[in-house]
Amino acid sequence: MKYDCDRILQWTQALLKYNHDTKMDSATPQQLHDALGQAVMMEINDCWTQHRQLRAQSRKAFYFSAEYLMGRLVFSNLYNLGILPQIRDAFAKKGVDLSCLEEIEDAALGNGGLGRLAACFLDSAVSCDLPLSGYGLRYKFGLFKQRFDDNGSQRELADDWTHYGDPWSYRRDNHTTTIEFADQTVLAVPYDMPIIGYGTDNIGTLRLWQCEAVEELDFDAFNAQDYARALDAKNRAEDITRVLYPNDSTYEGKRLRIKQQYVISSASLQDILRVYQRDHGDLKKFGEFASIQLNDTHPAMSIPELIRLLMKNGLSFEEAFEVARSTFNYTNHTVMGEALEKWDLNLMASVVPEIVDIIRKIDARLKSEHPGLFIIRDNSAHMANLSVYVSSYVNGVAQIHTEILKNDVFRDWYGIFPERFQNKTNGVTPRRWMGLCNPELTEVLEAQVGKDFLKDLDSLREIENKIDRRLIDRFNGVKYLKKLQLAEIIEQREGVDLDPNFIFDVQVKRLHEYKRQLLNALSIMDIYFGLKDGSIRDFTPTAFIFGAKSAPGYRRAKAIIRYINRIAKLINNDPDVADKLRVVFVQNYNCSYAEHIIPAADISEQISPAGTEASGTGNMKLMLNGAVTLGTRDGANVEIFQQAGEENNYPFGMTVEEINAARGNYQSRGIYTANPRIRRVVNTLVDGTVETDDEQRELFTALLDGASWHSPDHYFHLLDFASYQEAKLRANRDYRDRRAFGQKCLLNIARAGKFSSDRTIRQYAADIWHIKPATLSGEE
Ligand code: 26Q
Repeated sequence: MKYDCDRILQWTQALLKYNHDTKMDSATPQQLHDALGQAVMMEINDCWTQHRQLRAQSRKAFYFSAEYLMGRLVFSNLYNLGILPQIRDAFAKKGVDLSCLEEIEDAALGNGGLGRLAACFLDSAVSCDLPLSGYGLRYKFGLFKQRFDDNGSQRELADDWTHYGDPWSYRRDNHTTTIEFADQTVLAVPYDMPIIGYGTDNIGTLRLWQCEAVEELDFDAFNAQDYARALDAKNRAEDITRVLYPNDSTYEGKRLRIKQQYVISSASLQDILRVYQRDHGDLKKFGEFASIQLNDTHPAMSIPELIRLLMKNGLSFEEAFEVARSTFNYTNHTVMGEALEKWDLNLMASVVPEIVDIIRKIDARLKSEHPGLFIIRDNSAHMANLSVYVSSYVNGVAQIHTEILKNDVFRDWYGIFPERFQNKTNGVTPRRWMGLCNPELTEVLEAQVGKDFLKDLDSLREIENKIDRRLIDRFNGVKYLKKLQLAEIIEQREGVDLDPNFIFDVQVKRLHEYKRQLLNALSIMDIYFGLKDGSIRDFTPTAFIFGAKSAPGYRRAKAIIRYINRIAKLINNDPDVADKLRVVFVQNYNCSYAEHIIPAADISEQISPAGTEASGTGNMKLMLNGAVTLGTRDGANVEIFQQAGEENNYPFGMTVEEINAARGNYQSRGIYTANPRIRRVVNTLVDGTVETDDEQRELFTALLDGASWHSPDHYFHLLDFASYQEAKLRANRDYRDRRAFGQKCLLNIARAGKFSSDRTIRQYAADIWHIKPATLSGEE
């Protein structure tokens, strides 16, 4: 190995001494992490520099994203370097258990799926030797930490993830850029994180911008003893990247959010153009050198900003427009109207006036070419339309999602620009979501298909004809072990004891009405009542595990969390069902918690109404770890069922066509009235079975009567209930034949190859970015 673990250990010890005045066996986990991280950064520095220079030669792609949900970095970096076991041993010899670093905070600079996808993509691109760099924002506070109070309500705490330092970033003051707003000028200072490839010596870069003041201190104010005003400009600058917006489903028209979006756009483009002008020069050919992927519309101000920068350098509007169109591509991640960004032009003009001028020019150009289309309407800029118009390619994130984009969301656009639309079904990195989080299963699979399956996930197909009793028993053994490990963690963190002999039925994802955690909760109440009154018999004991954060201002989502915590309390304290049912809502579900929960899952709950979840990626992680999917025909579930077979999973519910046909004449109250079991569980929201409150009563009303802005039961909980419960109880019965169930799990694993983000990223590289792998040795 070209990395020297002894040297890393020596540097770690030296750094502990110089920076923290301590030694291995007396250092805190934070001190150890800081020293080890810095030592590894020193060790990889030359290699990182060489690969940066290598990338300078070729056509490159850039991923622009407001979010990167990196998770905890120390284990994945050591893992990808191939030195995790060696460092673990070296630490053990010094009396330190490396797992003490489980205390280290995640880098949670993202909300959920979209941010985690960006992180998986960087891992895959670098591991596939593709020249892709990431650009984003370095929020001082990442996604809030979640606690539940005695009431079962979500409480948010600040996520001060750099409190004890951030050894995995390198501050590059020399590449600081200046950002001008109508009312302030700030600096954007880059922090570079190495993205370490797996099974290659390639190291890529994620560059995150942090806002700082041009002048840290106003001396005139200071001398006048006005200390608050002396620090005013500093605080106002740092405010811009102070905190990640915790909303993942409805955009908020906030001034500060515009500033964030402009910073990522302007700083990143200035940075790329600086290098381009040094190495190449002719700005009209910029699109031949660079391809920029917009991760949703959050960085879409890059489009007018690039045009502005090019025009400042002498290009005409038309020339600049053509360069922008050849440079940008846009990925859409949602079909829900309330999530599509529309910026009020007056608000935008008060922050970035020149950007508004250019958007008006683009809109005028569009309307003269295609009078039926628009970017500006009702004095708002529709960022998705802007992104379709000024892009080479537009893509959805699963087959069914792309079809909805073409036929529905962007119907008019697809009619005029059909050749722009592509599908790129999401994927996940098998390194973090198998190799790192499930070493026990990795070992079992390696014994079957060889060492390299984490770089070629399709090779898992080979286990299909090797599935026999021995392999199934081995798989079941690993699953039991992962459940045991999770049960220990949940006991310790949540105070709920789980029996690893129970089925572990898992729903982990952001809390949103469309994801229908409430449907799962209602079905659990139906099982609870059914067990008590004897109408459900021969039920395989099941632990229902939830993990989810709600946007802090999302009242209904918070009410759903409270309701689930309350039914958990009821059920877990009822001796009648103690040997059959457990419910736990884990606190602060994040990347690191996911790495414990996903390998332990037997059943993966993916239950959004068809046509609402763009793709989902948790569904893929769970499949890869051998859970069967209890899911609707929505998002990537469709492709999971296609790959693994419906007979090895539990598809249920209305199809997207059936849902669309039901829309308009759907009367949830009819189902409620006709079905006593549904009535019984829906009533528990308000009838005192568990404590109730105004927001829970609002959920009840929303299910039956709707609200001014939504039809009754807008997400069709009651329409899908019977089908869901049938499939859920069928899975529950099937589990009793442990070998037959284990076979289904193994077939899911065998056919999960498609969902490697290596496949996804290679498709982006070939069909959108037109880039090729590059290595120092020149060979592939
Ligand atoms: C926008 C404006 C202002 C403030 C916040 C936002 C904002 C932030 C995050 C809007 C949306 C998001 C995140 C969306 C998201 O995570 N979408 C998910 O993307 C995944 C990756 O493609 C899909 O698998 C999921 O289906 C999709 O819900």
